[in-house]
Amino acid sequence: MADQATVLIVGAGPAGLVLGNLLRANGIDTLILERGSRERVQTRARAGFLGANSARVLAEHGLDAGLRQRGQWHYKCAFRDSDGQFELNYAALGRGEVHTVYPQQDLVTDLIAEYLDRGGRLRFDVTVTGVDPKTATVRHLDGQSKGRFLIGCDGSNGVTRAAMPASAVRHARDHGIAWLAVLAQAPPSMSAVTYAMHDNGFAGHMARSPEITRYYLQVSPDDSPAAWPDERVWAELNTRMRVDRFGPLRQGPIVERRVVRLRSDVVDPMRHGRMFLAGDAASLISPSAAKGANLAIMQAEVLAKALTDAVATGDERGLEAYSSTCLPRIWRAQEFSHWMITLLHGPSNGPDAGFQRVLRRARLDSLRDSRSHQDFFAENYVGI
Ligand code: RFL
Repeated sequence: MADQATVLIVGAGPAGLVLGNLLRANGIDTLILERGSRERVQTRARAGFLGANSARVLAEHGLDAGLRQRGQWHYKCAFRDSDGQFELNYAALGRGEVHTVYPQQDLVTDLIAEYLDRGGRLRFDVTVTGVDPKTATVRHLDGQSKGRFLIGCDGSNGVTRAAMPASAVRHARDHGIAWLAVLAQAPPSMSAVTYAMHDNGFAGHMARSPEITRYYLQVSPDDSPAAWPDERVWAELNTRMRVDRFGPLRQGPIVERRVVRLRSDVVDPMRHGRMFLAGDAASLISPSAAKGANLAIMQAEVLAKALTDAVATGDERGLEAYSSTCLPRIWRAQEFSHWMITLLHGPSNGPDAGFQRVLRRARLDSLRDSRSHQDFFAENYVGI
C-alpha cells in the first residue's frame, strides 16, 4: 500500500492528534499512522493535569467539548511532611491560572472523533518501521507512505527520533528515581493534589475523576509492579501520607500499576530535513510537574501554524524557527520539573544527606512563607 499526504504524522497521542486536528481545520490533507488499535490508544491512562495554555488551545480550536462537560478545575495543592501541612491556592497566585483535570485517554478519544469528523485520515494498527527524513517517507509492514512533511509524534522511544542525525544533540538525564504509578478505583481522598515527603520516600495523590484517583509512591528504580500488591500499596500510602494525623484515604482496588523511571531529555534541534519532532519524541519530561502532555499541545499549536503557512503560502519561516520557538519553553518546563524532583525526593544516603535534608526543609519553608516564591511556583506549575 502506498499513501500520499501533505502532512504525514506518526503517532496518535496528544501531540499527533492535536496537530492533526489543527491542520484539518485549516484544510490540510493529513494522514496519521498509529501502531496501536483504536481501543488501545483510547484506554491508555497517563496524564490528567492540563495547564491553562492547553485548555486555551483546545478551546480556541473547538476541541474542548468533553473537557468542558467532564473536566474538573483544580486550583490548589498541598505539601505535607513531619512538620505539618500547608496548601497553596494557586488560582490566587501568579497569573491566577488553574488546571483542568481530564484523563488523557478521554482527551485522546475526543480528539480522534473530532479528527475523523473533520475528514482526517487515521490508520490504526500500522507500525512504522523506518523513516527517511529527507524525503518525508516512512516504511511500514503494509508498504510505504510519503508526505511533503513528516511529523514524528511517536513518543520518546519512537523511530522518528532514532532517525535524527548524529549532529542533533540529545541532552539527557536519568534522575535515578522511580515512581510506582497506580490508579485506584476510589474517589479522591482530598480536594487538593497532595505531595507527601517521608523518610520512606515521596508519595503523591492526584484526582483523575470522581471514581478514579492516581497515587504515586517513590520506589527503588529496579522495583517491579508485581512486588506491590494492593495491601502493600495502601499500607505504604497510609504511612507516607501520615493518615493518623491528616485523616484516612478512600481505598479501592488498584486497577493499574507501573514503575516509571524519572527521566528527562531534549532533542536539539527538533527538525531534520522535512521531518519535525513534537511531544515526547522531541522532549521527554519526568511526570513530577505534569508537563509532558502540555508541552505536546504547545508544540502542536506552533507546528500547525508553521505548516499551514508553508503549505498555504510557501512561507517556511515558521518551520525554520520551530526549534528556536519551542526549545526555550521546553527548557523552562524541564527546569521547573527538575526543581520539583529535588523538592519532593528525600536525600540519598551519601555523605551530604544531612545537608540536603535541611536544604529541602528551607525550600519548603520558603514556599510556605514567601509570597514571591509562591507566585513563581504558581506561574510555573500551571503555565509553561
Ligand atoms: P504518546 O502519548 O506516547 O503517543 C505516541 C503514540 O505513538 C505511537 N507510536 C507509533 N505509531 C506508529 N509506528 C510506530 N513505530 C510508533 N511508535 C509509537 C504510540 O502507540 C502512541 O500512540 O506521545 P505524545 O503524543 O507526545 O504525548 C505525550 C504524553 O503522552 C506524555 O507526555 C504525558 O502522558 C506525560 N504525563 C503527564 N503530562 C501532563 O501534561 N500532565 C500529567 O498530569 C501527566 N501525568 C504523564 C503523567 C506520564 C505518565 N507516564 C506513564 C510516564 C503521568 C504518568 C504516570
